[in-house]
Amino acid sequence: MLNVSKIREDFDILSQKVNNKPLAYLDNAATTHKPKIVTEAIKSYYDKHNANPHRGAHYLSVMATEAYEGARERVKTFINADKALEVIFTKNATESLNLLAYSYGMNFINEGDEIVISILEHHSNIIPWQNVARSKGAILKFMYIDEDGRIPEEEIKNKITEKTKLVSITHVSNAIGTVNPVEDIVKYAHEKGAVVIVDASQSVPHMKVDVKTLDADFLVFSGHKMLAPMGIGVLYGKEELLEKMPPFLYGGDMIEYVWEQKSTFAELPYKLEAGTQNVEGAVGLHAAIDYLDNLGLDNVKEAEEELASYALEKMKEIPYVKIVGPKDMKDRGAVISFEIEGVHPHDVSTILDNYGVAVRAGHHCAQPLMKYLGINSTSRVSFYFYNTIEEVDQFIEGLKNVRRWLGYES
Ligand code: 7TS
Repeated sequence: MLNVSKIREDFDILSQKVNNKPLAYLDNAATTHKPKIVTEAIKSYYDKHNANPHRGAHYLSVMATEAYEGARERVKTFINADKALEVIFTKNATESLNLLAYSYGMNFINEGDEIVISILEHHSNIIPWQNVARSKGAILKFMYIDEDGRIPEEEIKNKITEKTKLVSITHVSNAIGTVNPVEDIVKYAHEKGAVVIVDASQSVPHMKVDVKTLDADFLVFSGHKMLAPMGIGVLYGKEELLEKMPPFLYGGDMIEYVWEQKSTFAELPYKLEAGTQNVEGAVGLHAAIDYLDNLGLDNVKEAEEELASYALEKMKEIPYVKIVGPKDMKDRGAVISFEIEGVHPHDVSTILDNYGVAVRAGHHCAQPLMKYLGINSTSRVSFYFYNTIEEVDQFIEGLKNVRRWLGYES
């Protein structure tokens, strides 16, 4: 059991008031807050060790290199990768997916090949593949969901075939909370000879993710959704695949030797990290992982499940609230999308803001999913371990008043 009131002392931002009400920050799928250990690690890095890593033999440059490479080692153990060189630092999950599309997709997907994704994907796991499919004459196929927001097994088997060269699938949907059976999908896709990318943006922050258990070929996530600063992300890849991928960006730090007309490139991971890197972000991510590991990812998951199931139960009691996505907690993460009959989601979030409650409204960067569901947008609450049952009550209280604000009797 986590001691949430103690934990909240690590997050100054959570104790403020918004519109004269205690802030209930329930937009954690968008980004999370940063504990003091993270901001202090970044300050300490700048106060003591800032320099351009990998470039000089002087003391500070060596310290900056150690900080950066130490973070890579930390990510490696966190996700249980074989080697630190399988961890590539990027700006965010979006950049990791674009790197894969440009470097892997553009070089190893050919005319007539099939790329399979799901209708649950975030735009950053759709558009790069549209681009690859268009450029290479490949076919982009979608796995669709059932009424309960889950991808049925037969859909997986129908869409992933011998023609499939690449599957890119989200672990947990940021839009409706579905947890996909990624282990089964990876296994099935491998049987058909396809390479699999897992978008773990909404899973790595919330549950133990082990790349060996998953057996994913690539896995991507963003630091800012797991207590770290914005501007640092991860691309994990199996060494043999990263090895054969050409650089995505060219410039400093990623070369072995440069002649006037040609160049050779550095070894992994540097080949895929051109230019001066985000050391402060890596340092922050290192501290964030320490913090999460110290709490225990199983405890984090348990705390969030408790919040989400309590919220789901309370929401189901309100007649004009419609839950979008899996009804059962066992199929969902700590993200709940919903509609309020007769009220636009943007009004829902503006009204809830008056109650100090921060929720997201919109298409959640999943427009094809919204279209498939026959809606334009939803409201969404998303929890993290630092949220409390009282905050859920505050949200439910606000929810019960939303329609009154717009003149409904209840
Ligand atoms: N994949 C998933 C599943 C996501 O939820 C997001 C961001 C991304 C990729 C892209 O992450 P980025 O850090 O590169 O932007 N999702 C959200 C969200 O749900 N609300 O704001 C950002």
